[in-house]
Amino acid sequence: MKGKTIFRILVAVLVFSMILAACAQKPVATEAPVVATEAPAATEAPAATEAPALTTSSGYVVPAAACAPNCQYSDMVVGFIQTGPEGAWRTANNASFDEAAAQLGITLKVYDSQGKVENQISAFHTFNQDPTVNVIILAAVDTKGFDDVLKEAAENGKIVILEDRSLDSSASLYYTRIGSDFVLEGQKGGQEMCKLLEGFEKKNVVEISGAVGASAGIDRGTGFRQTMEECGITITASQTGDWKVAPSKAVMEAWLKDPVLKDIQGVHAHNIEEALGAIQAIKEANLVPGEDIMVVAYDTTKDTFTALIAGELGAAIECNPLLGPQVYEVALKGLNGDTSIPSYIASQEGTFTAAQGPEALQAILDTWKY
Ligand code: GYE
Repeated sequence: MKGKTIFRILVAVLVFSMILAACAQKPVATEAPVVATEAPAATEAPAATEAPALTTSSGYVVPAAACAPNCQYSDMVVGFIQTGPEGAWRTANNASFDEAAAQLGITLKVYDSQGKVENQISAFHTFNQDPTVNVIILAAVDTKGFDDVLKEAAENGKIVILEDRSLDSSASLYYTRIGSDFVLEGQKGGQEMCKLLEGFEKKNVVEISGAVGASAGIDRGTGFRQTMEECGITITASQTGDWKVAPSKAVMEAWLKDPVLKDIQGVHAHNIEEALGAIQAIKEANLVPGEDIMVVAYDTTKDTFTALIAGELGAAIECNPLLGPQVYEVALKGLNGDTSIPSYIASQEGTFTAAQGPEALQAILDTWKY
């Protein structure tokens, strides 16, 4: 028995050793070794991507108003840079903006430039620095000189709208322009002068132009020259009447006394006040306006209809001054980031003539707003 016991112990030891040897060779499925690698660099959290700039079709970047996209008229604070007193059209234009601002609850700060472009540029700079102003409206006395203040307005988050007058500046520097197509107005004026001079042997026309530098006068003169040639009109003289009655009367008086220039069949006046000045001079020279000399003008104020009814004015091309509501409506769209607004929105306008007759013209005058 003893021998058998010893054998069994030896076998057990042998088997155990064999097991130990086997275990020492077989890799143990351990977790993959964690290789101490550097923690990935903490990449910066992606910056909150800034909203893409809102840009109109003309390349104008619409400023992000604090109240957008739910701005109301009550959020609007307008810096309005006006030309200064010029006549009935400008008075009606001012009233339109004043009345609409009051009705809509808009805060309106009006600056009267007294007809000086340097005053307008200074006022523009002041409004650019005014933290309360979010909309700037400009009726420019000149087409040039505004690029720097337009760029400054963009830097200061002000929306800029041109009302009435245009600028030579790039359309990428302002939200839009709302006003008359003055070239088209001039083309209509030339066509009406052709009708009035039909049958006249000679067609010498003198031109009393608007204030120097103003887009309204520059473009009306361009348009008139484009259509006057259809009927053989010749412009024999041109001089500014500064939009006003007295200087225009003086200009016409001088022409009527000139031995050569006094051979006049037509007057092309760039606004109604200039036409009224010319009509006064014609009458004081014992000539008959509407018979000896035909007069064409722009602006359809109450004085215009009075002159048409009297037959002293032959034709008046409408130029709408009542732009306040439309400008404010577009400005609110701009505050709310609307990029669909075109760079120019033309006023819709007609033509009135003495040929319509006193009764028809009086009926229009009876309900005319300005
Ligand atoms: O014809 C004239 C005013 O810009 C359209 O300016 C306006 C012109 C208008 O002084 O009467």
